[in-house]
This record gives sequence, structure tokens and C-alpha cells, in this order.
Amino acid sequence: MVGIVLGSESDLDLMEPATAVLEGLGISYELTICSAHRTPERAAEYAKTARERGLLAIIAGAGMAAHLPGVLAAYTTLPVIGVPLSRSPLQGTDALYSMVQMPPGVPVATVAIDGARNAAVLAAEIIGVHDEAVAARLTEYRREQARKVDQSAEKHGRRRPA
Ligand code: RP5
Repeated sequence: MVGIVLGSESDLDLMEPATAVLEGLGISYELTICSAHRTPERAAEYAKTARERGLLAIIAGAGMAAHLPGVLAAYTTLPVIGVPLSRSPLQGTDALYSMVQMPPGVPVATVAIDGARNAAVLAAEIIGVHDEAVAARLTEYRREQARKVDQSAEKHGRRRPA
């Protein structure tokens, strides 16, 4: 199971792509809203109990001074994937720097700004190291992407003689 944690209800729309990917890959998840600044104790408790609750990875999305993934990472040795969200006048660069610049020894695997989809794929890849069924579904997911690109090439590709 994957844990998805959002810093605020206002982050929901930007994080839904992660749930869609996990559902498509047949991976169960739990989603909660928990703030590193407004509910710091619950954030710590969430991370401290994550492993015993059966989580294999945590995806944390937040904007602005986005300390949520870093705080979760401080309290667990599960992999934490951070999604910096474009919820600020700085359009997510603030959250990106906050997540990607973790101190040595406590990493947050940071994806692109608003990269919830890739966060879910990365979580699936982590699970797929030991779960062959998930690895097989990821292979099919890649094939499907390739098919779409090939279809686009067929539809829009052109050669214009001089
Ligand atoms: C962050 O501050 C949240 O993750 C959100 O992206 C941003 C704004 O939160 P709200 O004021 O909308 O609750 O902590």
C-alpha cells in the first residue's frame, strides 16, 4: 500500500493524478491531509506508524514552504516521494527547492513541480522491485505509452516534398 499525504485540501486537484495511476496499476493506497506546520504532531505520528500500517512508500504533495515530505522522511525510513506543487506566487519553485535540498542522510525523492503522476509511477517502481505482478503492470503501462506516441506519429507525422 502507498500512503498519499497532502499538505492541504487545496492540493487535491493537483494530486489526483497520483491516485489515478495507482488505481490503474492495481496498487492500493490511503490518502490523507496533514500539514507539517498546522498539524505537525499528526504528521510525525503518520510517518512513525507508516511501516507498521503496511505502507511501502509515501507520496507527499505540498506547496509553498513545503516541509511536509521532509518532516515525514525525518520520522520514517520508508521511501518518501515529494511532489512540489505550484500553489504560490513562486509557482512551485519554493516547494521544489524545499524538497530537493534535503540534508544528507534524509532524502526526499523529489519529482517535477506538479509531478503527481510520476510520483505514483516511482512508488510503483519501488514496489515492483519485489512484486512481479506490479512490475508486469508497469511494463504494460510503458507499452501503452509507446502505443500512444506511435499513434500520434501516425496521425500527425508528415513528409512534405519540396
Ligand atoms: C501548503 O500551503 C499546502 O500544501 C498548500 O499547497 C499551501 C496552501 O495551503 P492552504 O492555505 O490552501 O491550506 O502547506
